[in-house]
Amino acid sequence: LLLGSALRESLAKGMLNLHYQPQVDIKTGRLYGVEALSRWKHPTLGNIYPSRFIAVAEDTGQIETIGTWSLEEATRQINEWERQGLHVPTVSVNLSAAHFRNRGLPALIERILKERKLTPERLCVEITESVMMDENEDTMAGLAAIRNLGVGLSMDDFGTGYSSLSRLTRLPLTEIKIDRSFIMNLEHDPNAQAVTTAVIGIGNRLNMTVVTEGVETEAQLKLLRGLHCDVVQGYLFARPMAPDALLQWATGPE
Ligand code: G
Ligand code: G
Ligand code: MN
Ligand code: NA
Repeated sequence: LLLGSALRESLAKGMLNLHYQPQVDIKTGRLYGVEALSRWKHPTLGNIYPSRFIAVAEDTGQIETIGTWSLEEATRQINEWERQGLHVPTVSVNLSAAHFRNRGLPALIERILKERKLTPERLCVEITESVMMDENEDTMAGLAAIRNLGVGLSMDDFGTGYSSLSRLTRLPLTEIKIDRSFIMNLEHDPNAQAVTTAVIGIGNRLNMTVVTEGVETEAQLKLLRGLHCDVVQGYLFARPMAPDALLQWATGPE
């Protein structure tokens, strides 16, 4: 409860910020996009991790405020980078299941894109499997409406939750992100390799972009290239970074 009111105050004062982790096109090695991740540094409580404050936000009715702020901030930043000479093709924003139950979400996204003068493919929305679980009609209609705007829809952490392959085909997804627990074990665990291979195959056949997260080693990258994964994200390339650091990373010498 204490953390809930501290969060409310920080949100009102604009004290959260977004860090961005690059996603790399495995074939060309070029920047495919970035994932936006919320960061909260409280003046006295210090850094509070999203695993903690996202749960607090959900419990205290603030998750939609965070989602809306993330969408506005990430799209502001993509324009700012453009102004600085860096073209970031697309930015992915994480949204919680609760936000998808709000019927106003597609209109909100449409308004933000218009305000920022961005074409829809510059934005991707990441959903977790808990959204999929939610066979709520409003959620399903909302996902279709968001997809109809032309915005990307990504299934995050795929393979960890209550995945259902039939639901996967019923959702208007453009992208699957294979959870990093599979990538972590890729080199030494034949089961992790089998699942990764199968999911990449399904994604490719369903015309979805397959992103693997948590790529930390050259050996993993090499395996993923052999498996025809499209996009890679992980510490091998870069950690989530402040906007200026990302600009340096993407445009700096090399
Ligand atoms: O860097 P990392 O610790 O940022 O992220 C931890 C988890 O928090 C991830 O699962 C990520 O999806 C989630 N997360 C980070 N930022 C946001 C956000 O703005 N909204 C939601 N819903 N989840 C977020
Ligand atoms: O659940 P979601 O995928 O949205 O969250 C991404 C999380 O994964 C963030 O907490 C981010 O900091 C973390 N992350 C990104 N790349 C790596 C990596 O290569 N290794 C590990 N261990 N974590 C990573
Ligand atoms: Mn994510
Ligand atoms: Na993930």
